[in-house]
Amino acid sequence: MRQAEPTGIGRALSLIEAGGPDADALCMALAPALSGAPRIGMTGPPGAGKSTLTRALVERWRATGSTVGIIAIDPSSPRSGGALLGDRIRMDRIALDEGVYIRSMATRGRSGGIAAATAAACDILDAAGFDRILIETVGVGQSEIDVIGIADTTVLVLVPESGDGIQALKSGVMEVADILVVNKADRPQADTMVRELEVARAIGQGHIEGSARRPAPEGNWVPPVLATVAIDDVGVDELLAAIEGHLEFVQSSR
Ligand SMILES: Nc1nc2c(ncn2[C@@H]2O[C@H](COP(=O)(O)OP(=O)(O)OP(=O)(O)O)[C@@H](O)[C@H]2O)c(=O)[nH]1
Ligand SMILES: [Mg+2]
Repeated sequence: MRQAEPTGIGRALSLIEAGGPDADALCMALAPALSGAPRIGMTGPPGAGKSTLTRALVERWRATGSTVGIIAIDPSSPRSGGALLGDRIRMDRIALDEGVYIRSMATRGRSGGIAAATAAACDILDAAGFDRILIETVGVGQSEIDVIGIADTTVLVLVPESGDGIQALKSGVMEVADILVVNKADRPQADTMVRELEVARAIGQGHIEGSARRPAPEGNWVPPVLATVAIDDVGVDELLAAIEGHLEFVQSSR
């Protein structure tokens, strides 16, 4: 598996998906093979553009020679085959690249929880030698927060027209996000949403007292709010820079 042989990786991931003693044994066996490849979580409501952004990011990583392993997880609802197929089709350009591995995972019944299964799946991709590991998960609820807890860097993808910003704020997923993205910025109200998120972020971090803004305490990460148009590749360079910047921040504060 260490030579990133796709069928071997697939078998290992199926074992994790199934759970049980074999999965646990595999996890133990993997530990010495881990190199600590960065794990990036992409979460947000259905259809926000997570897969389109993922593809755009992967193309950039590949252009600089980095290999990428991707796990797509839907902890909150059973996914239709159609949705999975949609993911595959949108990712088709990168799916043919042997430096990229994509796998959708159902982790519902797995003992030890979704987060544990996701962590184990990431371990497999790490042991298989991928340079970057990306986890796509659908939703803005507690199970996303659990999944995202295993990522080094979490990107929350929202869209202007939905009320998901409010829901994200309520569920607390916004507080665990390291980078906030307003995708579909080609649509009306994107600027308003960016400003709302900036205010919500400031409130969440306790930087607003009355109307006076205080600067973030030194040494803390202030989640940037970025606008992207994933289908037109707009804002993706900035998103990549923010991700790599956060990964460096995490490394330096370890
Ligand atoms: N107008 C517009 N459409 C976009 C943009 N980004 C993605 N889309 C479209 O939005 C739809 C959903 O995109 P996906 O990338 O599949 O979204 P997702 O968040 O991965 O969706 P799920 O995995 O099903 O939750 C597709 O039809 C995309 O072409 C954008 O920036 N602007
Ligand atoms: Mg998707």
